[in-house]
Amino acid sequence: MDKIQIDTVLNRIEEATGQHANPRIAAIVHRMVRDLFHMIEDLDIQPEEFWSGLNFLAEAGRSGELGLIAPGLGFDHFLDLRMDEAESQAGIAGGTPRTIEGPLYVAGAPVAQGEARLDDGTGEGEVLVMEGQVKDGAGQPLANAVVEVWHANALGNYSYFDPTQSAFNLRRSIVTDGEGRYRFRSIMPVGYSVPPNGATDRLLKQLDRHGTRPAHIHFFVSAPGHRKLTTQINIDGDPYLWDDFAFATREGLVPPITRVSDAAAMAALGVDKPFASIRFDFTLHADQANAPQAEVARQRASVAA
Ligand code: MBD
Ligand code: FE
Repeated sequence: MDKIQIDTVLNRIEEATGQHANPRIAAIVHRMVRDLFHMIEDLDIQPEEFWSGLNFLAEAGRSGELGLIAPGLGFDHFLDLRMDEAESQAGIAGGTPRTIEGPLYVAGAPVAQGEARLDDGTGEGEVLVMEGQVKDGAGQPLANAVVEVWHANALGNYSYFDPTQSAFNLRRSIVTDGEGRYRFRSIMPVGYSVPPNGATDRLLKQLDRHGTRPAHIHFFVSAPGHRKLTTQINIDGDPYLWDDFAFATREGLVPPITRVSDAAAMAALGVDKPFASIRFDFTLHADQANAPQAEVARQRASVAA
């Protein structure tokens, strides 16, 4: 089509906007429609392709998979890179790297002081002990910081979304002690894969891609007067470590794993096999007025603990 003809119809559609329109929403919708019209023209998208795309998105919405398609297409990671840049512009540097929240957090997990056992004892998996400190930018420990932790089981599944697991299995909020320390015992997670034959899986297959994440553990770390950190650590050695379908692995978030086979240490945990041990400290940035909010409002699952 003639570009002038496309502009004419786009202008007519934008002019239908009323004077009480929400200006931000109007700007976004106009830009999106404009870009999509041009995409349809440039790629010569056929009517059947358009309707099949629309129905695909509708199905992804009905099955709750839009929160998987977004990270799979790199949107969540891109938003992280934009937040990194905004912080850098505001003079914020260093600290523990952020990485994506993902769609599987559930608010309301049980709160523990200092340490917790995350697994309910029924699942398979190597015992994992992870511990460290929450610190400020000057390296000082932050007492009473909150470490919210959640991860998948040895089948790559998350409690709540996997109804076979007990409530809040592998999910806790741990309050740091007077020296900023947190510690938990759990079981080694396995990487999550998108539901077989779901909308995300079918889309990724069309792109000759897989829908698997490397094994990881999610965290929200918060302390009064500090910017909330959303991050993950990855389990070193996972074959998907640098081949994450959600593009979320980052340098600085792959701590070394130590295997502990000391008899006294095993007895203290009541385990009869060597266990995995990870030490990882979190460094938070102080609140800063000229930086965008670190805490992102978003619809999340929530259950009373
Ligand atoms: C996950 O466990 C996850 O962390 C992300 C980002 C997407 C899907 C599943
Ligand atoms: Fe995850």
